[in-house]
Amino acid sequence: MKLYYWPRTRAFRALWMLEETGCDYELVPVDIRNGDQRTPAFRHINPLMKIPAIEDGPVTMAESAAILMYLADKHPEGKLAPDSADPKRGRFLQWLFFGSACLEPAMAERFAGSKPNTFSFGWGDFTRVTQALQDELARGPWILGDQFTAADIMLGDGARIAVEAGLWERRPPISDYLDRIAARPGFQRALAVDNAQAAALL
Ligand SMILES: N[C@@H](CCC(=O)N[C@@H](CS)C(=O)NCC(=O)O)C(=O)O
Repeated sequence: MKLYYWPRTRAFRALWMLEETGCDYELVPVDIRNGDQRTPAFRHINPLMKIPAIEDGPVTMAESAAILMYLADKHPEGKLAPDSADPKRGRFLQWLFFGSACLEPAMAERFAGSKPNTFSFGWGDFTRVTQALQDELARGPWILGDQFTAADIMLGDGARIAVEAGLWERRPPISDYLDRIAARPGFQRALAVDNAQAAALL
């Protein structure tokens, strides 16, 4: 399993997921500052020219939420996604997709300072996304309740960025969620790898 990666980026989600599954992987640095993502070889892997991407035998794919779902399904022993017969599967998919389809655009809306059209924008607006996620997380401990899943990797990484960027204050339920995440060995291992890569490459 190869992870096309650069430190301090959204590739962290895939790295964290790989550490949660415990599977073997190799990091392939793609220096996005120097345009490595625009080489013909990498464009073949991801035409959007963005990381993360993975290569797993004949499979090449990108998009962090899709990578998380691929890895969760490939490693069912990790219990990082309810299986298709589990009634929780629907809610799992909802929140996994919410990460890329709602939380990310809402954050981009705030970063850009743009005025949302709450009726036609698929995520409504930043305020609505924040409320929806925080209401659900208040029930905790994870987005599906007792089971930590790949959706928490997607949302937890988004929450981490939103707090670090000052978009959200570090207070409950987000602060409790981030504390629970920080206590996970898989997250700690991924952070150690990301920190070591940042020290070596940045
Ligand atoms: N929707 C993508 C977004 C990935 C993304 O934006 N990656 C950034 C790094 S955080 C990137 O590769 N930027 C380089 C570029 O656009 O040239 C995902 O979730 O995987």
